Amino acid sequence: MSPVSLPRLSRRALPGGFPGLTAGRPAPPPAGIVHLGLGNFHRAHQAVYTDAALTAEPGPWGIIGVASRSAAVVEALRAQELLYTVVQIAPEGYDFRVPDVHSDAFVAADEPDRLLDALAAPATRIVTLTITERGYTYAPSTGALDIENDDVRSDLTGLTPPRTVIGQLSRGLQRRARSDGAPVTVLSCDNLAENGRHTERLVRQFAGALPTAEADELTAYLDSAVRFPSSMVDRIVPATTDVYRATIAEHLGYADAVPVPAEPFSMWVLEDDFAAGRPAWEAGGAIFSDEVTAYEELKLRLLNGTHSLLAYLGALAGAATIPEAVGADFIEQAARRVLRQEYLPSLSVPRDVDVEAYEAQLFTRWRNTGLGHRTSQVGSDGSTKLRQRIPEPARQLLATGSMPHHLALTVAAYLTCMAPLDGFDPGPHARAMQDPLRPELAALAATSGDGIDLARHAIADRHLLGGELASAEAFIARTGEFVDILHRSGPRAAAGEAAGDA
Ligand code: CS2
Repeated sequence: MSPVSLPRLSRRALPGGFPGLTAGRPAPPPAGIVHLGLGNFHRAHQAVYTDAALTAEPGPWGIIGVASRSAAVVEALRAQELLYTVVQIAPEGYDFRVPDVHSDAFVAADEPDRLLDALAAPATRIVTLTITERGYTYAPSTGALDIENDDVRSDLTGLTPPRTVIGQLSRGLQRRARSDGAPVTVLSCDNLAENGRHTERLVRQFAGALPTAEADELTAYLDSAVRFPSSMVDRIVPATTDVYRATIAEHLGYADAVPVPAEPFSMWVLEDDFAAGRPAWEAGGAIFSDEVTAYEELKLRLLNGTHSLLAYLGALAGAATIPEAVGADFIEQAARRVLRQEYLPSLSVPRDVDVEAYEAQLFTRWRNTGLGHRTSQVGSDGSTKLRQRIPEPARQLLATGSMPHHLALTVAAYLTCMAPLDGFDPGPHARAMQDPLRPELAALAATSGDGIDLARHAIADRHLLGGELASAEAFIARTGEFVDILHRSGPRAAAGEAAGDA
């Protein structure tokens, strides 16, 4: 039967006999959470934990899901009673789950005032974010709010509805301060170091750039009533493809336009610092810990940092997916080296983590072929992702007199994918990577005679990796050498050089 003739996903269309298909609440839960960023990650992570929490302990924790610009997911969810299927993909097969936690969904760009009202509503107790690294409109060069950004500037004038998330959040909190002023928690669920502190800093910078009276009013409200806990989030969630729509049609007998594929593994570690209560997320396995920074760094460096190396080196070697990349012996070796020798020394490992088991589990997760996690997906937005992954471990090794060869190789592979020199073709997977900095890097490549020139322009002049590495001459030169080797002799030779086998 073709999916077109199947009933659309709804509470009535759910088949019996699948224990994970929980959608059984008589009515949507009352909303207490406004979530910004209705993408796949939120729907396979926070929504699943919230579903478990609501099953264990009913409460006012329904989620109003807000997409930033795209109406596709919102329209599909509305046509499906706000339901969708999480397709959990293990090497042994599929498992399905239908979280039932959204109480509403809309598009911020279409209804900006509704968003500000939702943020200000007394019923809202938590605002959660999955807006990706680039959604925070911070300048990678300084880590501060990017006041050169046109949208940020326009949001600061207040003449038009806010377009950036930091602008929306700040304006929503301003409206809240002016209405009942009830306490609220802003919870970042993105891959940024100290993501709570980072978000708070950006909102405070926004507040501080407003006219004095407004700045004082918002800052006083932030001081007295708003908390910004940090959290470490982890689940590999690839993009949706028709394969999953067909799989659901075949196994479950309904049509779901917006299913979310995900690996079986999931982890969430949070600071327990909420201004107005929270769901019992521990019922879904979330961990409340006083070591969140250590967990964030562990994950950002060992998983995400190594992931970047797999993506860029893999793409240059012709690998469409992460499992294909890690399946190449020289890429696996480079990944193990960067992880153990260059990322691990910069970490203080959380008390309950056995780092060898963690590494073994990472490689198993990356080898999950069923996921089809694309190198072009992980390689996208490197200009904001690498900023979170590379500088601090690189700086620490350089300070002890060691050269982090594989970190330099990661940056070189990124530059080669984004800004190839002299008509070099980095291949289809590199070309498919999206990055707001691509045009600027391509322009730098056009005026660079060789890899060292390009690395200097990008890292020293453009501060691609922030201020500190901008003057790390030896690191920049090593990155430039790898750019040249990648162009001349390819990824295997570059990995051999990084390992000292050359
Ligand atoms: C990846 C992450 O795309 C990327 O940069 O490293 O999305 C990664 O899959 C998740 O953080 C896993 O939790």
